[in-house]
This record gives sequence, structure tokens and C-alpha cells, in this order.
Amino acid sequence: MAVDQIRQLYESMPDKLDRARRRFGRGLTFAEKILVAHADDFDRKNWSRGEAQLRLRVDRVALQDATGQMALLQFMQAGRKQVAVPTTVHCDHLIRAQSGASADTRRAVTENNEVYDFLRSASRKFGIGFWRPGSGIIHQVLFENYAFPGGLMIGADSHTPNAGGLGMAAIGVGGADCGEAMAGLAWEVLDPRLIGVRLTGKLSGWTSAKDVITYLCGLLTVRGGTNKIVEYFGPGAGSISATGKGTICNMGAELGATTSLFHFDDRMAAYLSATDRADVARLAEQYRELLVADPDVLADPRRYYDEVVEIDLTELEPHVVGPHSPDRARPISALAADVEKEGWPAHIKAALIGSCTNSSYEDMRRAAHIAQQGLRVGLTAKVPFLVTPGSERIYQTIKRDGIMETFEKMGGTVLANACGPCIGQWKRSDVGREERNTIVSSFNRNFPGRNDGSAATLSFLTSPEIVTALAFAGTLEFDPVHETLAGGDGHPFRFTAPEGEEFPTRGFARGEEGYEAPASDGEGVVVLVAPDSERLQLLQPFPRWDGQDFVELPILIKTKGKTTTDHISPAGPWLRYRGHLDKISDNMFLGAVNAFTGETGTGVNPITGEAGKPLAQIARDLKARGIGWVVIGDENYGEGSSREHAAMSPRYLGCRAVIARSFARIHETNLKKQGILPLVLGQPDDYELFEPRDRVSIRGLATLRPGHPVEVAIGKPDGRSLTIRCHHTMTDEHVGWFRAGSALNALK
Ligand code: MIC
Ligand code: SF4
Repeated sequence: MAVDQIRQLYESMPDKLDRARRRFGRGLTFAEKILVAHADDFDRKNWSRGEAQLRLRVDRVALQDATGQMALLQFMQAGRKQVAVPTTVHCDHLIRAQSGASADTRRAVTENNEVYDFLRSASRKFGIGFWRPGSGIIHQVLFENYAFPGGLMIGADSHTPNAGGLGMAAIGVGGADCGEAMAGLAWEVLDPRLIGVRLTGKLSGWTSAKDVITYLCGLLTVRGGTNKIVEYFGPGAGSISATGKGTICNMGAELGATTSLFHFDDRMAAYLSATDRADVARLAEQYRELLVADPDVLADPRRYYDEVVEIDLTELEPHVVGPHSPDRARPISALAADVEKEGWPAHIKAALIGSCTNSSYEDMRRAAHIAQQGLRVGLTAKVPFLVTPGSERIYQTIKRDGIMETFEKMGGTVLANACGPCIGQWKRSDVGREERNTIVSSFNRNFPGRNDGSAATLSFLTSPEIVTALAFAGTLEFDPVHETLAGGDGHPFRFTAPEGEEFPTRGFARGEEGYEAPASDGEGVVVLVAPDSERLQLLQPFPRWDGQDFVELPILIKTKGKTTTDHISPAGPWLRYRGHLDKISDNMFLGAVNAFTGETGTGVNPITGEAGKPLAQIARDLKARGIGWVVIGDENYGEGSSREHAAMSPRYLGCRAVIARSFARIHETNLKKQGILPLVLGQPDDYELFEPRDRVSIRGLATLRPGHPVEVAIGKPDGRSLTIRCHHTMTDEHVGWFRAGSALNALK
């Protein structure tokens, strides 16, 4: 965004913030300042945390090549000539990691040609900035180029909050939300509750920014941040670099948080200057008081935040989380004991650093410092060591500064500037399909099957420097902070704590950054979609609600335990079909555990009784018979990625309602947007009442309205029927989407 627009935003803030202080009768947190400054209609709005629906004007929209396809296809249905807000597309998810950076990028360009052509032509036409494959991972590129203190951004990717490291409120949403904001509509979100995290002490030694968030994941769990903003402040914040702050905010997605952010400080100003934005830094310094919480908030945080957590950074130990969930946390000193107790394979099969979470220059420097120490005593990595730089700028800089060489000497491979193994785009041949094995990475997600498509892989997450030390040891039983390792000569040696500059002394190296500006006049540009494409399919509107109640619908699946969007709509090889709704729907629920059978990805056809069939196939059969169906879900249903395919595929194949113990924020919105009813069980234990041959009826839909529970009847095979109460969070507008068949239909 041009610096003038940022100035305009800052100039408009004091008056709005004063009105808010008067109305609330108190000082404001930083998150509130951003929300108030971007409110579509401050005065009319009901401001009530956890209850009110806010309508906001965003400064920026960000798309990536996997979710962005649907976002653009939906935007195109709105019939606009140009996007209404600055928007960029980033080609990062579709690059497969196989043999190293340049070969992988070249292969991706051939393999995904059709999709890139579509994204590029649509970007040119509609006024969108296009970042081509190889330019970097969306969040790192946004951090280097677009994020600014006090701004509001939405992105079709759940780790968009990364920009909170520069004091921006950046929120992960579904593609439909992006499409609407690009079409000029206000963006809607539940007024979040606030968690204040007060940092004291100082980061030092082995402890890094990553440990703040892995520790918090353990403390608050994957549900702890749902519909909440996590705001960090306190004297300790100054000891964390801007990119370190970005790591913390990025992985706040694993708390389910709406977003996370830090107050503006000198570390942010320094980063802005180092990335050629000294003008933005100066402006933010000039308006500093707008970009932090008010003094009374800092003096007595408990009065202003719904929860306050205190972390003493001096006392914080490095943490390792996993396997299978990012909230399974323990300090590194307790890892070996856990491994033994749980019987996990201690032997590490692969160590990976980088990703959007942890690939700053500082991260790479600190990891290289560990690598050099190992090399000096004659060690090399015992296991494959894979490095994913976050951007072309990082790649060129680590290459110039010899960091890459260090990693390569130790036996590492530098992969493309892309998501690669983090999103399951990792061609691995070292383990068998169902072979139980352990990997460590500095990524943010570790759901089963996430990296290599195998649920037998146990993935542990920690900081890049710890991952690097573990790569030398090859085992989870080594604690680099407290223990020694045998050097090349057999003598015990101890790593000293990692050190590394925050910025390259010679400045960032610039390669081919890979930005393509839109056409100055998009009128004549044709959006390229081949009619016979197997990767792209123009969307047909979903049918409107027929006005009938849902009567005696079968249950396609009752999911058991964690049901993330990776379980509902896996990525990896399926990324190929992210622009083709019919094709990708074959992956529906492939990773979900069926509570009725204990099996993963399969179920029993409720009409024919045929068992062991893929759920998508059963759904297609029901659809062909004109029979709708429901899903019963467990806790935090739809956690993880923002991919709306996890809502669109069910909708497309006939799902009418998802009834769960609870929902993750983005997925619940995605369901509403696509015209599926998300219902929350009034009593969580009612989950147990649903059995395989039951039929579910939801009546009174004509009078569906905000704040009123819905009765759900469970018809048993013997003719009995039980009625339970479910809640929903639909507003009048959401009910309108449901009636219209989708939000998009309602818009037209
Ligand atoms: C992820 O980290 O899960 C992803 C892949 O970036 C997703 C987006 C997607 O599924 O394309 C996300 O976080 O939203
Ligand atoms: Fe890409 Fe992984 Fe970051 Fe998602 S979490 S944007 S897949 S690097």
C-alpha cells in the first residue's frame, strides 16, 4: 500500500479513537484501535465482544495459488471490472519439493501451467498484483512488502496473522470472504474477545520466539484462541525481533485465534527500514500512540483483556510440540522421557527448517551457527536436512552470505521458496507408506498425514536451531541445551547457544523478486480457463433452499476426535484440483475417522448397507438418489486451514447440516457461506446419541432466526425418536445466505 494511504489511515484515527473512548468510557487496547479505525459504521454498531458482528473495511486482501483459485472464481461471479481493495496473489503452495530449488520450481511451472495462467490472467485483468512461482511464501512476501502497523488485512490462508509481527491485524478467512471484500463489500467478523499476553524478561540463549508460541499452544490448547485476538505487550516484547514476533503471530493460528499482534516498537521500525520502507517506519513512529495500547491498558491489563497470560521470557525453556497436534507441548528437557513413555520412535528420519513460520534471516543465521559448530567437530547431518527459504530475498541473501553453503556442507538440501513439505508437497521415498517414523521441523502444523500424506509419520515442531541440532544427533533423545554429543573424533562436545544477526550486514540481496503488475487497462485481458480443463472448473451456483424442513436425513459420517480441514479435504496430491470442485470432492473426508466403524475415510452406505466405501462415493450415490445428508462432528470441528473446499465439497455432494460439539472459526463461517447449517450440540454429550442407522430431522427451518435454538430429532431404526436442542451463531444475514443457497447467491 502506498505510504499516502497509510498516512490517510493514521490521520483518520485520532478522531475515531476518541469517539470510541467516549463510548466505551475507557482506554483502548491496540486491537480495538484497529477494529474501530476500520469499522464500516462505528456509530450504529453494537460493540460487544463475543457477541456483536462487526463489519470492517480491510486495507488489503492476500491470496495464494491453492485457495486463491476458488476466491477468484467466486469474485468473478460478482461481475466487477477491478478489485475494490489492493490485492495480491502468491504462487507458493503448488510447488512440489523433490530435488531442490531450481528443478522443483521449473517442474512446477510446467505441471501447474494451466493454473498459473489462470491466476496470472485474472490478476492482470482485475488489477491484482501477481507474485509468480519462486517468489516466496505468501506470508513472508507480505511481511517483506506490504504489512504495516495498524493496518487490517484478510488472506485466504490461516497463517495470515503472521503480519501481526509488524503490528497489523491480519486475519485468515475463506476464499468467499476475500472475493466479497475484493468486490467492495464490508467484511464481517464476530467481535473478538481479547487475550493479553504480557511478556517480561528477555529472550536469550537457546530460547527463541518459536518457544513463546509453542509454550502458549500447550497452555491454551488448539481451541483456546477461538474467536479471540491475542495481543502481546510488555517490557519483554522489545527483546523479540519483528520477524520473531511474526513467528509468534503466525502460529497463533494453531490456537484457533482470529489473529495475534504486537504493539508497534523500534524492532518493527528497524525491520521496515531494512526492507526498504523507511518512510513507513517514520510515519509509524510519528503516530506511535495510535499503534500501541493506551497507557491505562498497560497499567492494569486485567481490566481490559478478557484473559491475561504472563510469560517471563528469561525463564522460558525451548519447547517441542507433537506429535499430531501443536498443543502437545513440553520443554525440550522433558522430551526424551515422553518419547520413552509413549513408545514413539526416537530415531529421526528427516529434519526440516524454514516455512512461512520460521524462515527469517535471523532464523537462518541462528540455525547456521549451530550447523557450523557441528561441522567444526567433524559432524554432518545424520538425517536428510531440508531447508525452505520463505522468499527469494531470503534465498538470495543466505546464498550470498554463505549460509546456504554451510547447510549444504552439513548435508542439507535447499528447496524452492515455497510451501513444499509443509503442505504435503513432499515426495518422500525413504519410508514405506504405513511405516511409523519420526520427523522434526520448524513448521507450524503437525496434523496426521500433513507433510507426506502418511498418518504413520509422527511430526514434532520446534525452533529451527533446535531442529538443526537434532539433525546432527538423529534422535529425539538428545537435548542440545543440556547434553553433549559425540564429535567426529568421538569426544563429547557441547553446542553453545545459537547466535545470529537479525539483519544481513550488507543488506538484503535482491534476486528476481518475481512481481508482475496488473495491466493498466484490464478490459481486453481474457481470463484463461480451458473448457476441458481437469484443474479448473467455472462454478455453478448451489441450489437455493427449497423451503422444506430436513426430514430423516442419513448421517454420512460421525467423525471421531480431531477433524481438521486436512481430514475433511486433504492437501498434498489433491492440491492439483483446488480449482475443480467436482474433481477435488473425491477427497472428501479421506482423513476423517468414522466413529461408527473406527475406519478412516470410509463408511457404510446408509441406503444399500454396503460397507467400506470411500465417503465421497457414498455421498455421490446419495446425491444421485436426491437424498441429502448430515455430518456429526466432534470438538473444534474444521480446525486448521482456511480451505473452503472443506465446506464446498460437502455442500456440492449434498450435505445439509453439520452438527458438532464445537467449531473452529474459519470453517464455521465457510459452512455458512456455502449454505450448510452449522449446529452446535446444546449438550456436548448428545454426540453419543447418534448411531449408524439413525435418521436426523431438523424442523422449523422457516423460522430459523438469530439466538434461537433449533430442535433436532434423532429417529432410531426401531421407530423411537429423541429430540435434542442445538444452537447456532447465525445472524439474520447468515440466515439469508442459507435461504439463498450460499452467500454468493444472496449477493446477486
Ligand atoms: C495450511 O497451512 O494449512 C495452508 C495450506 O496454508 C492452508 C491453505 C490451504 O489449504 O491452501 C491454510 O493455512 O489456510
Ligand atoms: Fe505454506 Fe505451510 Fe505456511 Fe501454510 S503453513 S502457508 S502450507 S508454509
